[in-house]
Amino acid sequence: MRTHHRSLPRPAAALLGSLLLVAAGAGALGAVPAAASPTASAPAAATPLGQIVPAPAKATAGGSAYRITAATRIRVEDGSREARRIGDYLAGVLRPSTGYKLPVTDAEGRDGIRLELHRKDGELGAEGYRLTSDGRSVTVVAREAAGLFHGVQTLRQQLPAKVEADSRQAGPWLVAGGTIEDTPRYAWRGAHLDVSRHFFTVGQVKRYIDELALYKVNKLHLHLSDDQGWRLAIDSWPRLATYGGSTQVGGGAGGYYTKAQYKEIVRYAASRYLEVVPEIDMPSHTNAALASYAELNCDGVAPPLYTGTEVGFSSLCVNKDITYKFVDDVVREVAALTPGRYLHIGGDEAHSTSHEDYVAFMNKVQPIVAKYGKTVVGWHQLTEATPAKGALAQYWGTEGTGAAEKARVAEAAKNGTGLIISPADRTYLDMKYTKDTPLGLSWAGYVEVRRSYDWDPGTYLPGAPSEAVKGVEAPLWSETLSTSAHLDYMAFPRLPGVAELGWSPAATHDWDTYKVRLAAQAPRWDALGIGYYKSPQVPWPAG
Ligand code: TNX
Repeated sequence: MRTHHRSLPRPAAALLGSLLLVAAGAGALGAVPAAASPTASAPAAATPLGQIVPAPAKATAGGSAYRITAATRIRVEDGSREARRIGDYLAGVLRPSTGYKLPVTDAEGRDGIRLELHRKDGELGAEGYRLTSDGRSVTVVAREAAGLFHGVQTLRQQLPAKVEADSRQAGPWLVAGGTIEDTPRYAWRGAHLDVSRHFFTVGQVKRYIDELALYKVNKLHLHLSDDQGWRLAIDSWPRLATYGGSTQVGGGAGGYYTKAQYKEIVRYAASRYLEVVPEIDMPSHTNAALASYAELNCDGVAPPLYTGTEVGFSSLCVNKDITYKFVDDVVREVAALTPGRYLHIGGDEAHSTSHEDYVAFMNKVQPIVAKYGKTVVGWHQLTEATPAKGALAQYWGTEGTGAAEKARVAEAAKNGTGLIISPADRTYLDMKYTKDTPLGLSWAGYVEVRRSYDWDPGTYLPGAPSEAVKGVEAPLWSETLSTSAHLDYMAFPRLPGVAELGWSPAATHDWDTYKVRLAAQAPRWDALGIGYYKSPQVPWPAG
């Protein structure tokens, strides 16, 4: 968990300023009595219950705050391995900043931080939790481990931002009293990362995973192949990675994940309750593969590697048998490495493939995905072909997308194709915020913070039934992004807004209250070393 704290410099002075404010509200540093009654001075300092991102479904404030002290224990009474692991994770967050031992124990007790799995609590579903805080304990209950983990993220955000620091800070460590009952609006709350245009190391991907986990994102869509680089080792076609992965946009060295490294990403994501959705983009966006194997080209000639940023010029050879042998081998190996349900086959911007060829190709490839036990996800152009039963289409249009294209996707949704909503002019984290943003693209327009938050995925696509909407996703394309600082600057503060659209009930949607909750996250980003865009639309705390 703490790995990413070291990757970026920490603006300590700014952080200290905001901390002193918080501490002043609590009376004096450390002056709140350690034992029973923090009520007199404490509530002023505790983050009001539910003032977090994403907004919880329900928060009922009241009663005494809970205070973490040197005597606090983290109780995982059911003794399950998952609860214990989540307890260890929480201790890993809390120990450096509080300086407390915070032993994780399965000894029974009514006090402390209690993490409980109630397997029969149907109301909480697959990812929900209930957090109850009072003078004696803060208890998180969930039916599944994922819910317990999300509840722990809520607990983190209820504590002062300096809890994220990796060195000892002054308390008090208060959690406001009351109860939060929280379940997500959507099962698909995704973030996408393009590791092809620029390669990102395992460590950089883990850092992003940690940032996503804080906002209850549960899918990591990895864009593993494109014209500029093939990023995953495939044993049956080894040159894909060793040659096709050897460069990136701008001509740098590129890179690829060995199978062991990819598995490590999958494992790390799973430990944060994110499911990896691997994407192998086809039939276009394939120059790296075409350059690696001449026989995949219709004319049998391998093109050179590509390090520019054009799209839509490459295509697998739709009429060659070897193309489907290639797809079968790649899908088999990727599926075998991936415990998650989904495999994304891209399908976007096939500008150099004829419509007939595109349809034939997509209809031939989808059964291969099914054969290896995975569910197809494709960019929404998949609906130009015949989406397989159970397939999901990822809509990435904009306000300017033509009515016929929107209607085609809506029609597919009526016929059972699930939708992931990723409008480029709302959720694309690689779009510039304004004309002055030093990074990013602007083909879908500028996307300021309010624009990325202030819309409703449930009603976004006219004519699509709301039950077809499985959730939202925020793509982060990397033509212009090559460092973790770049990713952070484009994702923050927009990513938490898209995460909230995925998690929070539509009834909580309100820009004016959201922007205040969002602003309150900034000291946390400072403490985590996350550099963000200081949008003038958001009332950031002074200092
Ligand atoms: C469109 S979104 C693309 C990508 C680019 C992106 C840049 C999509 C399915 N295709 O190839 O990287 O725009 O914003």
